[in-house]
Amino acid sequence: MAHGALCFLCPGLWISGEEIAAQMGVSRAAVWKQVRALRASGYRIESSPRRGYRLLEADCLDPERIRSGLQTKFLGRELHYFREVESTNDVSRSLAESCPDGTVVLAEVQTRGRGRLARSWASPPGGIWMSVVLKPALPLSRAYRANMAVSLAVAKALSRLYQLRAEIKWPNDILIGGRKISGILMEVRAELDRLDYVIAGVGLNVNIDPSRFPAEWNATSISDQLGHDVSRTELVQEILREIEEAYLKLGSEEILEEWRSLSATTGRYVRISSLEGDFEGEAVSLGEDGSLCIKTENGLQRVLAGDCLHLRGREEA
Ligand code: BT5
Repeated sequence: MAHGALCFLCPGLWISGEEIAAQMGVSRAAVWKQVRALRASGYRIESSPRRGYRLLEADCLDPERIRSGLQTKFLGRELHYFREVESTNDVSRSLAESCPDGTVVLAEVQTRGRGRLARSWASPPGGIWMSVVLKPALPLSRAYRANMAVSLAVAKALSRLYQLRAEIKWPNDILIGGRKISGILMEVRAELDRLDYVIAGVGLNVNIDPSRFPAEWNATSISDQLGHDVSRTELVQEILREIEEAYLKLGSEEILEEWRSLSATTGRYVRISSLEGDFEGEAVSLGEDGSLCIKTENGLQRVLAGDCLHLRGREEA
């Protein structure tokens, strides 16, 4: 849903209902209805009978501020910012052919955020919904390296900035205390074995109350973990710095070892559903091709891609 009134709300500044109504060419009642809808989707909007409305998003993602404090050589130097998009991965795909390596697309809200396998990804205000276009000089068969680099970067940014112990659940979720704080969606375009580009979509719950999500998602957020909001601008900068650092050593053993060391999955009993079939067993190791090796009743089984549920004994964790 497009929120017209949002265009007239400026973080921290009051604007009267009359002024918004005049600009939009609608009644004040219609403005009030839109403000209610915006609040329902998670925007924090203060209202006062005398002063009007004010967006309480002290830390609105400001692309200029992000750029000016960016500590990267190229990653995020081309940055496209939107208040609202369907999906940053889709926007990235439309840019990918001609944009430079490391281009970033960032949005306050996604209306059709996507997970893997056509699942949806909730993307209300207060999160980081961002995609990075990467053009690594790698054959398609090694594209999984980009996935490792990005998951690693997000986990490291959370530990470095907030001392949160982030772990990577195979293949690409970031967990804190067993709860999902971030999901990564990698989309690849290649011709034969030549990799054209990878789009790495990062969804990270930052200043969001996870009780707004269904309990079965077992989701958490940074504000939930720390008990206070944090600067998303600073966090975007740190994640981009970490992604660039990992990207520059994409082929190295170091990436692989760090990625393995943050695994929440190895040593756990897991249930896998994949193209290779569905099975249960103990996750024993991570291959250098990003695969997960599981000890099942019928011997060792290796999976390259799939869904993984962590089990405690035979029960779901
Ligand atoms: C993922 O999929 O975890 C990948 C999510 C990637 C989202 C980013 S945001 C920027 C870029 N643009 C996009 O359109 N997508 C990317 P998957 O492993 O399939 O997990 C999806 C499942 O996670 C859903 O079925 C829910 O159970 C749960 N879920 C949905 N939204 C969530 C959220 N905000 N936090 C935690 N869990 C969520």
